[in-house]
Amino acid sequence: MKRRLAIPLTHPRYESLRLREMLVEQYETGVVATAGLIAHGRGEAFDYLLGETLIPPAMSAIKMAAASIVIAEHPVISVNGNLAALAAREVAELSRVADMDVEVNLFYRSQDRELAIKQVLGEAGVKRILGVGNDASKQIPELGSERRRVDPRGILSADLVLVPLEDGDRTEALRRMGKKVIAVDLNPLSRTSVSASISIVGNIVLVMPTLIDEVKAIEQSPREKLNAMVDRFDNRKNLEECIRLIAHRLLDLRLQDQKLPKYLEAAD
Ligand code: PTJ
Repeated sequence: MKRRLAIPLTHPRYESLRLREMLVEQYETGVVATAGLIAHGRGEAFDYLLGETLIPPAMSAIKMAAASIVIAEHPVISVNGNLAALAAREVAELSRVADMDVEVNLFYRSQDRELAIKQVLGEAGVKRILGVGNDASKQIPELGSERRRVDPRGILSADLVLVPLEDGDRTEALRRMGKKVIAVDLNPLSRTSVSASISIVGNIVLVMPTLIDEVKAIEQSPREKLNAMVDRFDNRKNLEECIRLIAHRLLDLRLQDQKLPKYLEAAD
């Protein structure tokens, strides 16, 4: 694919600009929805407040998520446009190492977008892609949005669904159906974060590789140990820790702690 903008490696915000470019490129191929660009901007703002790193409560949530995935009977990764644009290879790897089904599920559903996302996932190495076209033949009850359309072999029959960058309605609907929901959302205050079983407050590009490593590290652990660990987890408490951490960071940050460019130092 043609690069739109050559970002110099030395740019202080290189990584952030690289992610933006990935989204814009995949917006142009139809993978990312227009609102996906807005969602990314909102995510960036929260990421800034979190220090653009995986904070300790996010690490705890990732460990719980990995344990839950390993003990689940039928775990499924729900893929939307932003996830496909930012982490298609990691979706392929996680589905392989954790034996998870992969289903396309879109808020702004169109056949063109489904096919574009299917192509990106296929090129990244996902062998079986559920939820495309007529395969999404069933509905999640009490859900009005296009996300209600699901594949009976995937999300409908799953006991656990991983939902990165989700909207709150479906998380609540999946919980009502008795499923375990793992959300990845940079906003600890979102309805998705609050209603998920486990909310990982972090950037999907940092979360996915760490989650894969964690699954690999614990896959041989005794199931009773993993069950006990998961049972002890309190999602609300974990989210409160994230919010406290953001608040402390804001109070501790001083402008004088920010490194000034040389020419401004000289001017002071
Ligand atoms: O591809 P579609 O049609 O399914 O649409 C996908 C979007 C993301 C547009 C749709 O699900 C949507 O509108 O989501 P929301 O309600 O905007 O919520 C997205 C959430 O993801 C927000 O809380 C953002 O803070 C968060 N977010 C954005 N970028 C990231 C993120 N969380 C983790 N990692 C990111 N990189």
